[in-house]
Amino acid sequence: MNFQIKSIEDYQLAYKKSVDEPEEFWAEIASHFHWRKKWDKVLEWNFEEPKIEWFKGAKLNITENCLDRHLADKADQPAIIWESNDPTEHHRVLTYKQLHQKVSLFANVLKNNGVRKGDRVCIYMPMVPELAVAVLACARMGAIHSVVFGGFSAQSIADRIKDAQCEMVITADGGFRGAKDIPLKNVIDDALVQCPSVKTVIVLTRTRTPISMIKGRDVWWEDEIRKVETLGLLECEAEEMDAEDELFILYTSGSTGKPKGVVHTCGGYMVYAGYTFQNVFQYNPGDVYFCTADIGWITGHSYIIYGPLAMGATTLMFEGVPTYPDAGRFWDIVDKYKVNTLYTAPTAIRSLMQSGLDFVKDKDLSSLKVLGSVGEPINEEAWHWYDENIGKKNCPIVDTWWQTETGGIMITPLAGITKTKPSFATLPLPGIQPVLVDEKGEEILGNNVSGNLCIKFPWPGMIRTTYGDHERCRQNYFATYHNMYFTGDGCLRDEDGYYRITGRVDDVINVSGHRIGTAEVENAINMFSDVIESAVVGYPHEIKGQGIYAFVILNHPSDDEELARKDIAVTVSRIIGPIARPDKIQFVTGLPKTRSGKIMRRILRKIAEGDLENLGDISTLLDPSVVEQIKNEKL
Ligand code: 6R9
Repeated sequence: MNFQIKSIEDYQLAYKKSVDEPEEFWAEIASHFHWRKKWDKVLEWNFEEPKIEWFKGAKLNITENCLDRHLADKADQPAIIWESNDPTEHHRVLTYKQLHQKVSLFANVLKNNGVRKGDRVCIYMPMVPELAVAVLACARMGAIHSVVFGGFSAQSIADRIKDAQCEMVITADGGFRGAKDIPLKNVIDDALVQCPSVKTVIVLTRTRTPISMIKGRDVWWEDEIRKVETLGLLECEAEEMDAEDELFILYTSGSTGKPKGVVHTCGGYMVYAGYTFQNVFQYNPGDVYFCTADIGWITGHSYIIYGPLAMGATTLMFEGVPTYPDAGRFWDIVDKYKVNTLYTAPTAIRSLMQSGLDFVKDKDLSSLKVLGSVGEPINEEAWHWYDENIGKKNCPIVDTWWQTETGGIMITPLAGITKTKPSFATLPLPGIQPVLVDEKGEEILGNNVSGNLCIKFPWPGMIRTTYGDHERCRQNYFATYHNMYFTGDGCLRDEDGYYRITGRVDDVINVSGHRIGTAEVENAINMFSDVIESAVVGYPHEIKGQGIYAFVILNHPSDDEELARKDIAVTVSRIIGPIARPDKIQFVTGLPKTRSGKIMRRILRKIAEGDLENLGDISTLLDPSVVEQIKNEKL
């Protein structure tokens, strides 16, 4: 690829060009992709509405870029290598040719089941190659996919299906994750009680656990494939999409109650995912690239599927978890497939670090060239452990900062090019103009400063809207600071101009790299019959990065507090999913509130962090005495 940055000088030149002449800069990069018709205008934007349009008037299909265009020279190269949860189950390889065939067939299955361009399809599947096939098949025939992570509850899925008015669900009978079988179809059945918009459910066979199959609604993946094969529908011409047609919706948590459907569109997202993948990881043809994320999150969308495939890479997909059957599983996989790039999350690194070096010592990790980190701030200890024991001090670590809303990586070192510094995401990619702002919204200039992180110019991968509610998108991201996209993160810029992300400044907790809104957890806790009120904050957690700490007022304080805690945890699991279960629940008789009735989370956060001496001014509280009680009974 000739947009590959090869040196720090290249980077500086590209960066300068991207700021001075952004349209020319991105047009050049976009010209390396396949378009049915080129754009009339590279960029049209204002952050007021917001309106963001990239490559306006262009026509394309992202799957022609991810599949068809590689058939000439990479037909027999592995596109996806799949490793099962069970180390004794045979792995699978799909070459570009095979993946192209499978995606075409399944796109025909979708059409045969009444899905049309623009329809929304919910995907709730285990990490098997068919998940990637389902995603790409939607993109090929113009349906908008909404992938929901397997750890969400029936209620969460129902909320997402209703919000997007999905017509179809693609799922599996079940999924394997570590020692557990996840009853995916059962969860879907529970969700669909509330979702009249869903006409069809396609069910893949994976665990073959007994499930219900409802006549007229549920069909088996395998039967549907046979049907289109019998009809001879093997090829599927890719649908011609406008650059700004919606490609997918992905729900994520913010500071307000319910999750938002972040919308990405075809053209800009493709260019950004491909460009960033190639440059950040410095991918070389033939390399084996392993991203350990789940496709249910943005990292899986951009850096397991779209980015790597757009660049003709070999992407390794793993069904299981890092600790099954033991804490050496990642290293076994690196050894087995001679992985060159490993992209994982700090929470996984910390958990494997705790398991000790016995699980690393006999593994051949010499194939590794580049290591990546994503999802949350990486602490120095984890960074050094990763560097020394996995990279053997020979692999650059790219600490990549970005978000669901940004579509792709934003601030990061370029592997082997940018000098790294533990716990710093270092420098913005070309095209990205970060600014730090103070409370008043004034830009903070110079180095050795910190503030709230905003971006002041559009980039092709950025969020276009929140599904069905554009005003919400404006409110959330473009209203806090004038003419800027607000990330919700705090950040410092050091003396070298390097950026270090310090964590969320809004009411979002980052638990094991998963974004969870405190308001969402509070709503779920408040649904428990005996709860009067609750307040949820994050606190530092050794493995998860942040844990969930809930302060709860019960109507009838229970004799058996342990049981009450478990009941509340089960309630939260039911309402949101196991990923949102509070780590600590403290029963209190009152919450610190201002005279206007606002909960003072700042105080609760300090208490949860164990910083009892620095609670600040509590004299403005309605009843300062509650603070004493909460402090004394802290867990
Ligand atoms: C890609 C992804 C986004 C939030 C983001 C920030 C945190 C992600 C980070 C990081 C420090 C990094 N975050 N990467 N913090 N250093 N390298 O994770 O998207 O799930 O939307 O989360 O994660 O707080 O705002 P998403």
